[in-house]
Amino acid sequence: MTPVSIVLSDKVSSAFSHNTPIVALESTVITHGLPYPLNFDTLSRLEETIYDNGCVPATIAVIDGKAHIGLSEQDKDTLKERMTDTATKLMKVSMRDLALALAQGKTGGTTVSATMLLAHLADIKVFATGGIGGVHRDWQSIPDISMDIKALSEIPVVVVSAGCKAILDIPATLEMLETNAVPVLGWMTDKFPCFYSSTSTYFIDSISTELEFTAFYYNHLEYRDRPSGILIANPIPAAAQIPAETIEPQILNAIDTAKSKNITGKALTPFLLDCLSRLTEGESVRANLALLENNAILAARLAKSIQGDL
Ligand code: PSU
Ligand code: MN
Repeated sequence: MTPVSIVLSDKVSSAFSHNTPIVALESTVITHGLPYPLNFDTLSRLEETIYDNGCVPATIAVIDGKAHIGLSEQDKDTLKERMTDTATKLMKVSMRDLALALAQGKTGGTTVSATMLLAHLADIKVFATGGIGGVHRDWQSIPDISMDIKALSEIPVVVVSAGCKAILDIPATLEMLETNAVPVLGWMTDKFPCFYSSTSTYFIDSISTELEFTAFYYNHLEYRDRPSGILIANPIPAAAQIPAETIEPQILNAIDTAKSKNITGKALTPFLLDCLSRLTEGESVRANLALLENNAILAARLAKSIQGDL
C-alpha cells in the first residue's frame, strides 16, 4: 500500500503508465548543498538532462507535510519561496526525520537516505545524486556516520554518485560499505572517485557497460534475501575535476573552521560545502554541477538498461 502522504506528479504518474524509465533526484543538494538561485537552475538543468536521455525525472522533496515524487513548477515555486523567506527554514529531511516532517507539515529537501526510501516506496529503481554521505573524519572521537550508509545497506535502489564527498574519511567509508555488503561499482574505473577528483588510490570493482550492469543488477536482486542498495561510483569528467592536492588543504581548512565554530550533526555537511565554495572561489560549486550532470546522464542510461530499453 502506498502511504497516503506520497504525492506523484502528473509527469511521474504518466511515466509509470507508459513504462517510461524514471530517475529519482534528491533535493538536499538543492536546499542545503548549493547556493540560491544557482540551486534551482541546477535542478532544472538536471531534469532536462534526464528527459534528453530518454527518462522522466522524479525529484523528491517534502512540501507542507507531503512527500512529493516529481515536482511541478508550482511545487518548485513553493520551495523557492520558503527558501528565500528567512522566517521558515527549509528542513534537511533524512530517513530518520521523514515521519516527523510529514506529521508536522514541514517542508524540506530529502537526503540520499530519505530519497532512497521514498523512491523505493514508489517503485523507482535508479536515483542520481552528487556524492553520498559517509564516515566523517575524526570518527574516532565523534562517530558521525551518515544514515546514507544505513539506507544503502537496506534499500534496493541504485544510487549513481561521484563517490562519496571528499570531506569524509574515504577509506573508512569504503570499509563501512563493505561491512554492510553494499556493492560499490566504479563506472569504467577500478579506482574510487573522490567527488571533486576523478580518481584515488582506493581500488573498487569496475563495470563498463549497461549490459554488464543489468546482468549484475538482476543477480543482486535474485540472490540476496534482502537486497541492499547499489552504489555506482561515476568519476567527475576529467576537465571539470579539482585535483586532490589542490582541494585537500581547503578541506582541512574547512574542517578546522567547523571545529572552531562547534558545527556538528546534520549541519556539518552543508557547512563544509559552503565553506569550500568560499575557499575555492566557486570552483568547488562548478565541479559539483559538472558531476551532478554527469551522474544524471549515467543514471538515465542505467534506468533504461534495466528496463530492457537500450
Ligand atoms: N552530495 C552533494 N551535496 C549534498 C549532499 C550530497 O553533492 O548536499 C547531501 C545529500 O543529500 C546527502 C547528505 O544525503 O548531503 C548527507 O548528509 P550527512 O552527511 O549529514 O548525512
Ligand atoms: Mn552526520
